Amino acid sequence: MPLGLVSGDPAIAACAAGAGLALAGGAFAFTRVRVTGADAPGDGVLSVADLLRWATQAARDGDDEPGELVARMSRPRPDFAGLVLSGTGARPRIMGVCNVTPDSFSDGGDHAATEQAVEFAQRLFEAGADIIDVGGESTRPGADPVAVEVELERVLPVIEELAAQGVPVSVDTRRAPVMRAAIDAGVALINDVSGLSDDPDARAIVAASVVPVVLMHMQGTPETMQDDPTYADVVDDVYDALALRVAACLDAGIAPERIAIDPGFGFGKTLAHNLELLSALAQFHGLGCPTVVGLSRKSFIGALTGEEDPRQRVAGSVAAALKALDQGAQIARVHDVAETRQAFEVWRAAL
Ligand code: 9MG
Repeated sequence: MPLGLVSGDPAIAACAAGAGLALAGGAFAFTRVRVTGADAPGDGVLSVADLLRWATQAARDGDDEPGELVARMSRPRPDFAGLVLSGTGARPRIMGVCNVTPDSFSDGGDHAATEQAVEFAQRLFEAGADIIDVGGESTRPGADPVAVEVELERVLPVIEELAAQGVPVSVDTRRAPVMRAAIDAGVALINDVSGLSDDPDARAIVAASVVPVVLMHMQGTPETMQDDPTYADVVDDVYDALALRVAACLDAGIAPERIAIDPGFGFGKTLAHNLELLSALAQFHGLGCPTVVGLSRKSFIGALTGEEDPRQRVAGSVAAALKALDQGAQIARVHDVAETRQAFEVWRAAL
């Protein structure tokens, strides 16, 4: 777990003096780490110099993992879905949410709904979204699954139209046939809340394409995930589960630079779990992938603020997203694009 995060001149100075390492090749550096586990040295809190000495000694003893973990934590991230995430041109990226479901547009699937969804997505793009996440199945707690044909009818015409207009699109789906059709229609990204685990054909379909994927963590299914979610240690458990999903995707032939991870706020998590994950988010850079977060309008923001209407949770959502940026998260999935873009610009200028 990286500690002592600094940005700007202190980060540059710490790295130059060997007292800091860049976090995911971004604007932050960490000056200490907490190492956990049976082989953690001393009290587990190490300076960067001690961390590197420990990793070097482990490699001499035949264990390359500590050195590889440091490299994954620190190295710049390659461009992802056409978005520059590290170095010159990098900035926090925004994925705008476009749900083509009956509760969002007149009646998902019909012509009017398609037109409304396309216009809505265009507005999000003009407001500063870098990519539009188009979904046809609600994954809210308690939501029932929809038939794959219905999901396809809802999302495909919207994706086709946006892709034809040159708007970068991601598809939010757990289903292999929807992924395949969306890839053929020109999506730039697959966003799967099941981490390519629900549909047995999904990994092969993504592997056979050049399209990158967001692997989100979810405990259970949307129908039941909020019925008493339980972890031994939520941060370590979600981290380990995502590490397994990344390994499964690499085994299936998906190149590492095509994989991003997302801890899945609100997906099988209590309020306490969400807050623990948010404050320990920097740990997830140890997976070596870009980090995506979806905090926008989530019920834990309602629980913290007493705001029952999700549309009135904009300020809480932006505050949560800024907390994620402070730990090097690269992409935020949000509903309120203009407000989030404004906050991100100010945050970035102040770095
Ligand atoms: C589809 N969807 C809903 N919430 C999400 C979240 O938090 N992350 C990602 N990647 N997708 C989400």
